[in-house]
Amino acid sequence: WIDHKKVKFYTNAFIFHENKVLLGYKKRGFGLHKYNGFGGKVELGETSPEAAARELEEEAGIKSALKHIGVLFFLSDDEDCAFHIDIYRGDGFTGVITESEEMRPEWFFTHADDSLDTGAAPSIPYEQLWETDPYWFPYLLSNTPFRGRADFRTDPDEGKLLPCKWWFG
Ligand code: 6OG
Repeated sequence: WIDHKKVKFYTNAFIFHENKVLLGYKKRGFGLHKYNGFGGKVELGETSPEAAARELEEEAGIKSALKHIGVLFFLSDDEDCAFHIDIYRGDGFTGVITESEEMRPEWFFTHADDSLDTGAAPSIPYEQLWETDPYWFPYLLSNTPFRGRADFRTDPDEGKLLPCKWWFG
């Protein structure tokens, strides 16, 4: 059991408002240039919901009544840790959405049709999310609890992290 990977705990929060979801464009660190929810590491002495609220305020400047809606478990061949990510959903928010050093917040329509009709916001940029996000986003969008696992490996040619096996449901 000494070979077993330690588990690192993270949070990720998605805010919904009027048929739109708020995503952040990652300006630095892990997941650079990808869109994602707001979140980060659960610090020592902190619970997961506390970390989720703190990270949302640090990265987007807002507060929301967050509901725990999903759990993701990731393994990667080149990481000596496994990742457990608690996914939260917030419907509505208080405060002023503020760009941080880490994230640039942007609204996206949850249904592509709304984007075509009004052009007021783009639809979710699935090609700029983590490769496994499209498998569990339908649950997040329909407010259905979910969990899942993915095993990643580093692509030898591109040096990119790619999922090789996954399950979500
Ligand atoms: P910092 O270390 O930058 O937080 N995260 C993932 N999010 C998605 N959607 N898919 C993944 O698949 C992810 N792996 C990690 C957890 C990193 C943030 O990135 C999330 C945290 O919210 C591989 O503070």
